[in-house]
Amino acid sequence: DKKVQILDDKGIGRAITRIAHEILEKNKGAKNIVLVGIKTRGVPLAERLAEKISQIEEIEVPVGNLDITLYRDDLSEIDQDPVLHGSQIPVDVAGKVVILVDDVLYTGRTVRAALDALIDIGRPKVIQLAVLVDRGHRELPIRADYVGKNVPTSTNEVVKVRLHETDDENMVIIEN
Ligand code: 3GP
Ligand code: 5GP
Ligand code: MG
Repeated sequence: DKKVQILDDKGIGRAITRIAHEILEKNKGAKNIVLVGIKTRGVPLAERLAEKISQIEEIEVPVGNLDITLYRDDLSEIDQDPVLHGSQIPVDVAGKVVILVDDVLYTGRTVRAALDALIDIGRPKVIQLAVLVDRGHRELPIRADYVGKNVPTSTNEVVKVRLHETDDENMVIIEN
């Protein structure tokens, strides 16, 4: 198996810092922002972004999470149905700028399920999307507002995201 590192610890840190600044610029500050990480690894990324934003603006940004898993149905090789298992969102999202955070954006099906969930929970003013890696291959008209790194991949490659909160190291690699 070929492994190629595309981000190291410093690279992930720089991406988080840049995205935090982009979020503040696009939204003219951090007021009304709620970050929502998609489990598993979207959650520590959302927490890192909140931490960075609070360092820059001296404002606390609430962080919630959505638990969405993809199930491949047994009848089809292609179809993956995202299922929402739960959500923990510490504030009312009505009228807020909700920023979804995930580690990797691929087909867009998980994000679609997350959008449904958020709109059900309570009508945010705006929903934006931040991802550490966009690996392409979208199957829905979904794009990220903030991208750590665009990584063109083939479908048989896998992007491995390792974060110290979950994996004791910080790096992103492509595996064949
Ligand atoms: P994570 O968000 O905790 O990283 O989709 C569920 C998990 O499967 C994700 O967990 C992700 O890391 C992992 N995963 C790794 N490669 C792939 C892939 O190519 N497709 C999908 N759907 N999931 C992948
Ligand atoms: P989707 O295909 O819905 O965009 O992605 C499905 C879920 O799997 C998302 O949570 C996404 O972060 C994750 N995912 C998709 N492809 C990869 C990948 O190559 N590597 C990792 N680590 N996660 C992936
Ligand atoms: Mg993910």
